[in-house]
This record gives sequence, C-alpha cells and structure tokens, in this order.
Amino acid sequence: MKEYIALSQEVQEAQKANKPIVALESTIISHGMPYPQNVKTAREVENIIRENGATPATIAILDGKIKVGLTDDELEELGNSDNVAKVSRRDLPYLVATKQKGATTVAATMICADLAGISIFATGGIGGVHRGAETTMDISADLEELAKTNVAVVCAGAKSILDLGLTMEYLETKGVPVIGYQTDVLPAFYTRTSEFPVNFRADDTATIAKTLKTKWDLQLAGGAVVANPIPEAHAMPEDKITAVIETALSEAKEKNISGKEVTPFLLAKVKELTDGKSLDANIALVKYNAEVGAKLAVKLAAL
Ligand code: PSU
Ligand code: MN
Repeated sequence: MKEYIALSQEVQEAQKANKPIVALESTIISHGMPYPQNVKTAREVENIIRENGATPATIAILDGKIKVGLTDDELEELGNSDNVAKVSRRDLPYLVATKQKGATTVAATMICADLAGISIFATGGIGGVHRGAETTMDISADLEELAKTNVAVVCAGAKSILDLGLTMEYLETKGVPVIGYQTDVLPAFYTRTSEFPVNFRADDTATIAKTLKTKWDLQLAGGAVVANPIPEAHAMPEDKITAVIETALSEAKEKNISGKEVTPFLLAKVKELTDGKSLDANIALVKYNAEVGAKLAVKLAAL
C-alpha cells in the first residue's frame, strides 16, 4: 500500500499524535473554481480546519501516488494546470499507474481518506441522481461510495442541477443516513432549503459524532451525509438560481453533454450565468463546511 500513498508531513504528525484529521477533495479545486480563487480558497479552507483544532488533508493524484495532504507547491500545481483529470473510483488506478495528474471527486476522496484512516471529509456538494436519470442512468458514483465506504461527508447538500428527490431515494435504498446539521430539510447548495426532509436533525456536532461511532461500531458499512446549509448571508435568491439551473440544463441537453462532463459543464454554466455570484456563495459554503467538519472530527476523536 505504501507504494501508492504518500502522506504529507503534517498529516503524518497528526496521525502519530492521534489528532483529528479532515479530508478535502481536489475536483473542487481543478474543476469547480477558476484560478487563482481555487488555490486561495483551498488554502483558506485548510486554515479554517487548523483553527478549529483539526489537521487538513487535501487529496489528489500526483507523481503516481495518492497524495494525502498537499504542499503549497502541489496545491499551486493542481490549481494552475489545465491537464488535470477528474478522478472518480473507476479512474483512480489508471491515473496512479500512468503517473498523471488527477483531482479526486467525492467518491475517490472517500476511498483515499479511508485508505489513510480518515473518516471525516468536508466539501461543497455531493454528486447525485441527475434529472432524467430514469432514461440516461446518470447517477454519480459518489452515491455508491457513500453506500460502502466509512467516511462521513460534510456538505451543503446537493445542487438542484440534480433530482434531489431521487437522490434521497437512492441514499435511502443504500442505507446512507442524511443528517441535517441544524436543519430539518435537505439544503440545495446555493439555498438553505429544499422540499425534501432530511432523515435526522442534529443541532450539535457531538450528536453526529456519536451517531457515526455507533454506525461504525455496529459494522454498518458506509458513509453518511452531514447536510450543512449555506450561511444565510451568502444564500442566493431561490427564483434566480432556479432559472439559471433550468438554462444550464437545457444547454447541456442541446450540446449532448454526457458522462463525466455533465457535472463540470453544469457548474461552469451556473457560474457564468450568475456573473460569479455563485462563486462567492460556493466559497462561503465550503468554508463553513470545513469549520463544521473540523468540529465534528474533534468530537469524534474524543469518543
Ligand atoms: N457538485 C458540486 N460541486 C462539485 C462537484 C459536485 O456542487 O465540485 C464535483 C464533486 O467532486 C463531485 C463530482 O464528487 O463533482 C461529481 O461528479 P459526477 O456527477 O460526474 O459523479
Ligand atoms: Mn455522471
């Protein structure tokens, strides 16, 4: 295993000292935000995790290794190159074997975090069941990973580029708990609410930590979604974002976008159509997820 994984100095030290660690994905850096905001945000997110008592571990594929924790130079390299592959479960071995640059999705980040013994992961939003999936079968590998890999994902729910109702159904079938942090309903990324209730509400991170420990003690394999709404001050007007998403979806259809390109295409369109306002919201919610993720990791490590 050592031949494939390289832990940063900081992550190694945290592990030795039994300190809480929070995993971070890199698709959001390479395919979710433009340079240089992506690198700046990634650094700020790492610092928020440190300020809240945990150690950040940004995960990516570089030099034929799964890197768990990146140096400043590696972060820069990842955020400022245009030949970085989007890596999900199926892509991981090929990218490592051929020593290409890869940014990990939620699914791949969960796999790598688990290999490194990290069980809390903070990000923006998860992939899910796409609208029209009953004919396209476009269902993110993130959901299958949540079904089997023991990592909890702190996120702002999922964007309504997806079918949130079908996403909730899929998670239910796979036995993945969706825990609302201080919310009764699934947040929809840019907005704090959706019409779909979460499975459980928890108003403090201690309750979530205890639930996760119980799940894994009982050998109920798989992760959990910790759904944390975007802070009120940064939320976007619902009618505006709904209209933008409709436009993005119809353009994707017109252009016959398919496979792994669908999500990045929709994300970029939404950003373009909101004149960057969606980017501000995106940055704010990721930072808040990092804070809650760090607090949760601290609580879990204490159990
Ligand atoms: N949703 C977002 N922002 C993102 C992603 C999803 O709001 O950056 C990224 C994540 O890395 C997620 C991936 O794991 O897209 C899902 O891609 P797909 O739908 O192709 O599985
Ligand atoms: Mn897909």
